[in-house]
Amino acid sequence: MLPNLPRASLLDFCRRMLLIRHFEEALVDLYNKGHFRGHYHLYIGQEATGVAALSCLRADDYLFSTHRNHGHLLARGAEPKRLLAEILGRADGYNKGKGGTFHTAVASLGFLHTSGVVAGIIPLAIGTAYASKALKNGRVTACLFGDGALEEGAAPEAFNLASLWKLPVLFLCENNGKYGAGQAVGAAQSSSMAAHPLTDLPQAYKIPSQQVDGVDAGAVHQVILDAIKKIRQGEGPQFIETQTVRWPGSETNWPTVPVPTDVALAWDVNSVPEKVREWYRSSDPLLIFVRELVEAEQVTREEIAALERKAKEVIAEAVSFALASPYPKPEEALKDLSA
Ligand SMILES: Cc1ncc(C[n+]2csc(CCOP(=O)(O)OP(=O)(O)O)c2C)c(N)n1
Ligand SMILES: [Mg+2]
Repeated sequence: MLPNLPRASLLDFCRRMLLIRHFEEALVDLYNKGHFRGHYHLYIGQEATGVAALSCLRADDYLFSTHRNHGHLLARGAEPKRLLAEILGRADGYNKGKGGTFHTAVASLGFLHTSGVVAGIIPLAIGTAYASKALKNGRVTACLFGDGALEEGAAPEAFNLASLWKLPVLFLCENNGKYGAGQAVGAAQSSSMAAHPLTDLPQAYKIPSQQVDGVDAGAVHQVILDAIKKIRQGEGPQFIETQTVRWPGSETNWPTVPVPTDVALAWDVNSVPEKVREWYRSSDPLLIFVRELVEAEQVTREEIAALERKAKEVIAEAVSFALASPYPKPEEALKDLSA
């Protein structure tokens, strides 16, 4: 369903989801052409969660994210060109090319840290939440992580303190292990967790917890809005598990784009290779959102196509900017470090 928001906000959701999708697809091309090295992870398939959830935060809130952070940063308003330069290890990147895909931090957006260390951010997030509570500044900390993070000891240790001290923190667990469209929310089982449902774990620490369909922007928006309201009222931490079906391009060890996204696929997926067609037909959050917008007569197909052309232009400019940006000088290596 569509979020209960004015048309301009819905179009803004659409714009952000399109930016994320085309940014990530462009990144695969850059990797395949040898413009950066090392592992990387894409946010495709989870756009509705990131965009809807982060829209509920205030500009002065704190955020922490994981190895799958590009979509979160873009949803929060990061500039595609500076994010891309960072991933390519260039001097004009947000962290002068020293953070890379796994560790881009954008403090001006409240993103104090993103980390490739699974669950590494969870104890840090309760640190800012503790500070906010002590300072009484009303800020919420949003801690975004995957289902796999729950298997690390850092997660339950942080849940315990967050609950005991009623810290203003949102634990948003993106479970991308759901294996079939149409499967009920709640049926998704993480391949790395014995606990099932995953919400059993935070609930053991008396943290109110809910599951929601992460492909459904309207449902995510409603649940996160409610959770943040409770946190700001001083009720302590809240845990939300969003469930998405893993994008087929992320099934392989290295991301691959099975078919370049074109919003026209929202109405006809016949050009998609049969092997992956079902995902684009029924589990792609972007195509679902676009279809809902048109069905609700909020926008025409032509307007959506124009939004997509604009997103592609922005990404093409970002690619040119990032490729033209120099690598950091060797003497930069030991600057901006703390030990
Ligand atoms: C502490 C730690 N252990 C293992 C890894 C290797 N690793 C990278 S991604 C990943 C899976 C994480 O799963 P999840 O949190 O569900 O995120 P997803 O990739 O599914 O979005 C693992 C085990 C790591 N980066 N850090
Ligand atoms: Mg996962």
